[in-house]
Amino acid sequence: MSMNNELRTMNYNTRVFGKKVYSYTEVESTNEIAYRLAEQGAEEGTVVIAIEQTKGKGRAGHYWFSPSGGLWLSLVLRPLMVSSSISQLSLLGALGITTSIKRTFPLLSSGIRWPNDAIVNEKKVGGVLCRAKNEQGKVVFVIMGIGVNVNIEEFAPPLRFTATSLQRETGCHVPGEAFQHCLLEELERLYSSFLDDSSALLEEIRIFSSLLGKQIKVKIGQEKLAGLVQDIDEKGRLVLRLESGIQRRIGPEEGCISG
Ligand code: BT5
Repeated sequence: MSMNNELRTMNYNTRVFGKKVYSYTEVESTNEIAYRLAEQGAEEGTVVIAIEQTKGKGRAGHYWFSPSGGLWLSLVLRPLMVSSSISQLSLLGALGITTSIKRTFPLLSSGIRWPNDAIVNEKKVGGVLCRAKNEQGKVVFVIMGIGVNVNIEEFAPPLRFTATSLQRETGCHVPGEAFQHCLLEELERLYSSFLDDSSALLEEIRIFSSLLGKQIKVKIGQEKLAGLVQDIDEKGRLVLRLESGIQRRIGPEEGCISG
């Protein structure tokens, strides 16, 4: 169910991102609405935003807690590229959240946790869910769903131990609309840089990546691996040196960090 759909044209300091914004009070998931709009021809940069989501989605069927106070939006992208090149987009989204936090709160310790998390002080403050429609190996469109815990005061267990919000970390109410503007500007900047030369984007991802040089555990389906993170490669894969000395490259859609 979606309520109070309002189409607005906005004056962001961006070229195309957020020029058209579909704004809702309550929806199941902004990603679903953006997907339908993209199928009907919505142009690149169209944004769907909601105050609250009743069925917010994470990757692989995970839930996404989306009460009012957070920033829940989906962006329609139409990159001219082959399907195999889009794996970096989740990292790009996580980087956009992180650089927006840095711009707004330079003293907060924020970073990216591969493959799609933005973190502050080791806790998850935002996440990204990308869904692409492909035809004959080419991308028709990508929906980039972004969730940021802006003004959320409390998380019930188990999220209490793993999640945080900007309000909790700064101790004050964060102006949501200003943060949203900043996020769209950052996402557009990073997306243009990605389309021009993806190696420049990769450098920025490396700078903010909280996992480089750390010992981690990764779950890939039933398989569990442990090793040292050596790099994030040009396809957005985590380069892990296993305890056996063998190197493994893990794609963003393949694995998740388990400890
Ligand atoms: C994500 O999945 O991190 C993707 C989140 C994308 C949310 C946006 S909101 C706008 C758009 N519309 C949608 O329906 N989705 C997108 P994943 O990496 O699978 O992480 C999900 C896991 O994070 C859950 O299993 C919980 O453990 C945890 N989690 C759920 N809600 C959270 C929250 N608000 N903050 C921090 N962690 C959360």
